[in-house]
Amino acid sequence: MKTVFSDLQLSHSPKHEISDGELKPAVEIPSRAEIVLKTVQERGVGDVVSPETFGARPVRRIHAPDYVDFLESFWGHWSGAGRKGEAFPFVWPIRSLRPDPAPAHIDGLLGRYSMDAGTPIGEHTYSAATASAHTALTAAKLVHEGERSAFGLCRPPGHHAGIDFFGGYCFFNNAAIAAQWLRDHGATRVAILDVDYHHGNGTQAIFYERSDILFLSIHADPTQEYPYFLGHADETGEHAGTGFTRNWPLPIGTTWEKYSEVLDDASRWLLVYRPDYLIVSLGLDCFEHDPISGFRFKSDDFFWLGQRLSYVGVPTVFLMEGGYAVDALGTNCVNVLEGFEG
Ligand code: SP5
Ligand code: ZN
Repeated sequence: MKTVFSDLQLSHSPKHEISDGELKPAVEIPSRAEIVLKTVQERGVGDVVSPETFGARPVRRIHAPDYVDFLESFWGHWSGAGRKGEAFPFVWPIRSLRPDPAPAHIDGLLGRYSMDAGTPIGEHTYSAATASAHTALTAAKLVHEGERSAFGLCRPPGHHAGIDFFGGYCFFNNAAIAAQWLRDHGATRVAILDVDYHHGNGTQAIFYERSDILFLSIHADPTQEYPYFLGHADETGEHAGTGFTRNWPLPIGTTWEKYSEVLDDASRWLLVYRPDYLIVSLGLDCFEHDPISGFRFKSDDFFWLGQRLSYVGVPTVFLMEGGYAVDALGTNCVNVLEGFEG
């Protein structure tokens, strides 16, 4: 299986995040990608290739023009305002407040286009997020050209990012961008299976009213875990998309034994849907030692996860999402890829 990766993705290097009432060291850091890349090479998964250029179009097929413009121009405004460190939002247009007209002030804009205070923007965030999206697109293109599978070593991740907001360490929704590109290049149906520990709220919202992209997510129950405000079992799609979103929220402490029963259920939905392509939003944060997560996968369980995904029998694009136990991240990720390849 080929891996797609660009060094540009390392340039986004957040220092802190706001959580637990503290300014804590960031967990979504460049070494995550470096250790996965190293393990891919050491274990001989396959060639590592650079992303192709796709221009600005595919990102803008998913994200709102004003949001992309905001991210692209943000650092100029921020540093022009004399701000030195990375940028955190601190006010949001919830409920009775108006997102539009968008504010002119940089602090207002930060809140207008974000969902949390855990996702700082730095000088190179836009170029890293763009490179990450192009990594996803290249992996999709490889599978479109006939490969059985490909691995987009995406970083920053994507599944929390919505049409016009960043959050959850995500800026551009790599899986959504890849799915739309496949639809625009001949696919009739694309399925996204999100196995990150956290619910993929951005991906779900983007495709919630569409039947041509099936969204399935297995994740920690949002009553107990981030992102808290989406991912319940009663969210199944709306309008034309009714029945084309499925969520399996699971309790904190879930082991592979329980999870795999639910995965079999999700797999049956995939078999019924018969997608042309499967995109796996591959979070590795179900790992028992993940520093911010509460499931109990052991490293070997990721191999069984990959094996079960191969049984679906559909050309598959793996796109990395979360996973923060850096020392084990390469092992856990490559276990999925090797489990898939058999
Ligand atoms: C892509 C992805 O996995 N994003 C996850 C974003 C989660 N951000 C919220 C982190 C809150 C951390 N609280 C940890 C408490 C552990 N003691
Ligand atoms: Zn996650």
